[in-house]
Amino acid sequence: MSKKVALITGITGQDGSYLAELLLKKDYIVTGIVRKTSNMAYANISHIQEELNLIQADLLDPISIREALQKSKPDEVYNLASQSHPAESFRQPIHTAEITAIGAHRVLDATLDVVPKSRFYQASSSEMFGWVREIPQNEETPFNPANPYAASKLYAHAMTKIYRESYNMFASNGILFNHESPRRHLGFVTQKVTYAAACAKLGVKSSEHLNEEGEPIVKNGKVALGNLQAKRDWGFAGDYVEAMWLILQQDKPDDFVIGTGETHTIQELCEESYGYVGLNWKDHVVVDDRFIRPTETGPLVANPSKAKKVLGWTPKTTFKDLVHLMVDAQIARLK
Ligand code: NDP
Ligand code: GDR
Repeated sequence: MSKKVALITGITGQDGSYLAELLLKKDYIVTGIVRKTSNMAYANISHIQEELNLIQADLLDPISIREALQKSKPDEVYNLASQSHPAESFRQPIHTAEITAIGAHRVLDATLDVVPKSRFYQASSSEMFGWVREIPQNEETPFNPANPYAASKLYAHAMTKIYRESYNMFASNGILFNHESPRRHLGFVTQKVTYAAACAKLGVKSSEHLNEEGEPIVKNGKVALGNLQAKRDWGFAGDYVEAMWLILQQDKPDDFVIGTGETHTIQELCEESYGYVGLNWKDHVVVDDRFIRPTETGPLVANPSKAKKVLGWTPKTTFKDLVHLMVDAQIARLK
């Protein structure tokens, strides 16, 4: 039998890199779309780059997307590319919509046109639940987006469903709750906090890496955060890409909520991170209004029972294990 071909948009991101590893292990030919950057350094995939086919394309450019599909002729398309920072989407709402909403639509439409038999996965998000209408959230929970990123994801989610119903496309949405790893950008709160805890452990008072405001993440031995009472359902990205693959192996296309079913505050994340290195978070964390969003999402907590029943998927990594592995990775990097 010939090998299956997958096309991943967003292959240089956190999820793209874990998914590429998984698909290579499953003996797929893995093609990824990469944006033209000035130095062409793709840190998350450098360890597997020689095994991948990389094609330059951009979700803002429909011609490049079509060419990538024509060149690779994928059996499965995973649309992971996005402006993925909800906080940033308040500052750049139109840019976010161009990539995260219309960009996803461009990939979906080109897939139908160029490879209509291909299976399509859309990276939908728990952010779509927004100002939540029920707790926990499952596939039937009404969406109520609370920021421009979430609204853009909801558009892409709806279009995926519309193409599935209207054109008989195998198009599925994975509604994934927050999933993290040492490959995450430092602008997300789990990386920011575990990095800061690692700095505190090693006595770094002013960090090399910068925060969302362009200042050292750790300044005078402290990290500045926003809303400490926000609640998130955090899992490990390595576990979640397995769910993406399973979603495209089903007999029929469908939408699935993927999460742990547990929720924690940002304060609990701080307690666990600093506690793990023997420190008290209260000595190292300050609240800074600049990191508080105009509106907050949540409380987010998944009801992943459909994924368990239909996909046979459950998360393997606990919240504690996740925090510990991220702190360990940051300590190793800093050393
Ligand atoms: P990342 O931010 O790590 O990766 C985003 C990827 O999209 C990068 O490879 C980036 O490329 C690429 N990208 C951005 N803009 C464009 C563009 N115009 N054209 C082509 N590629 C582009 O995100 P994650 O890996 O964490 O998330 C993957 C997907 O899942 C995203 O769509 C995200 O919104 C969604 N999601 C993520 C969740 C999470 O908790 N991680 C939860 C739910 C949904 P470059 O390297 O060039 O910047
Ligand atoms: P989120 O992730 O917005 O959930 O989006 P992020 O880690 O940025 O925020 C999580 C929660 O932490 C609170 N918070 C802070 N966040 C950041 N970034 N920086 C801070 O200093 C800080 N202090 C408190 C936030 O207010 C928020 O409540 C992620 C992305 O991966 C999306 O692409 C994905 O769709 C969703 O998760 C599910």
